[in-house]
Amino acid sequence: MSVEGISSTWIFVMPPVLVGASRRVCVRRDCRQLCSRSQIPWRFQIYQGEESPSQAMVQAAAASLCENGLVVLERKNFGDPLIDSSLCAECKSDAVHTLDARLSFFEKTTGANPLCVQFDFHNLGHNSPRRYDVLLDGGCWSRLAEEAGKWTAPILEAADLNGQLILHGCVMSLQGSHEQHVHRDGPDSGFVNTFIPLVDVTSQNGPTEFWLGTHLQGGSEESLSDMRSVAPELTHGSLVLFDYRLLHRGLANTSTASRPVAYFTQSVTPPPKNGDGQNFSSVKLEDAAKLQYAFIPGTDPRASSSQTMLRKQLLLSCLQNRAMASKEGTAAEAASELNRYEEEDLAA
Ligand SMILES: O=C(O)CCC(=O)C(=O)O
Repeated sequence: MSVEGISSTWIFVMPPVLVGASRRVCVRRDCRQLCSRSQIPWRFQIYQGEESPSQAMVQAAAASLCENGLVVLERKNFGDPLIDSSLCAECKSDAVHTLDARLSFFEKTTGANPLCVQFDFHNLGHNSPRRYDVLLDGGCWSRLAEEAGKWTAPILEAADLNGQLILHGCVMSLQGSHEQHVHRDGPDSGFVNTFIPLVDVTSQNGPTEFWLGTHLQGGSEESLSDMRSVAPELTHGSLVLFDYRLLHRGLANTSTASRPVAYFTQSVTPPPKNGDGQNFSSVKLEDAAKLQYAFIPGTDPRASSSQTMLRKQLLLSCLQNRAMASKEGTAAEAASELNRYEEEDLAA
């Protein structure tokens, strides 16, 4: 497996004079015929002052979305955001406060420490350790989607993928979060995610790693050893578009701060219910009256077996603490409670 950051071979910088040079190169239906180059740029740098993508960049980025399954749009100077810093900061603050409120609600309602248990509610998911998926809406999220759309809509249009916006939210990777298991967000074509980091993404706080071209292949992470992966460090406010089928994972956050990444999901044929129809449960957080919706990982493709072990240890220590705090319980009772969760998990 190779992980590459910025490599000049893969960066496409469009000089302002080369606008409108190329023909439409890639549409979803006949992607294989039109995108014949084996290695095409996926990273696009935009000069300061340019406020919309050039025609040539749109075509090249659409080709990359089709062939690589990935497009990164960023300003040429590292540190300059493509989307305004103050809008990123407003969304970050909303995500932090909303997550805080939902986790407190979860803890109060279930008595379980939300760091210790995995759960999956309609608007809040905890599928891999210390990484939370929060669905969000309201003023700043609509404005963020609108700003991002100025750059992404022409590219999605050219790739025949400009679907309806079906989800907006934020993945909050807390300090100490582990790397995720390699996964696809779904099996079907026609879905595209746009990620917008709300803070700078570095090798410390955990970029997302992508395996180029894997959206066009079946198979799983076992077959990845010879495949090229990229894990770009990014300035906040940059844009990352990727095909839902592309294999990827969030890397560990070893920094001392959380790493929020906003996301928007678009679908050419929106599913009838539950967001994207696959990643979000219909159970509302308000209904989390008991621990019945909190369970130990093991079935989720985002959690590896070592993460499952870790989560069991964390859950056990939470249960022991709770047993000790109540002064009635014992470590043995905590262990038997853990066994019960495991049995329920296996039975599910
Ligand atoms: O945190 C990341 O970088 C990726 C998150 C992700 O892929 C997921 O939760 O499905």
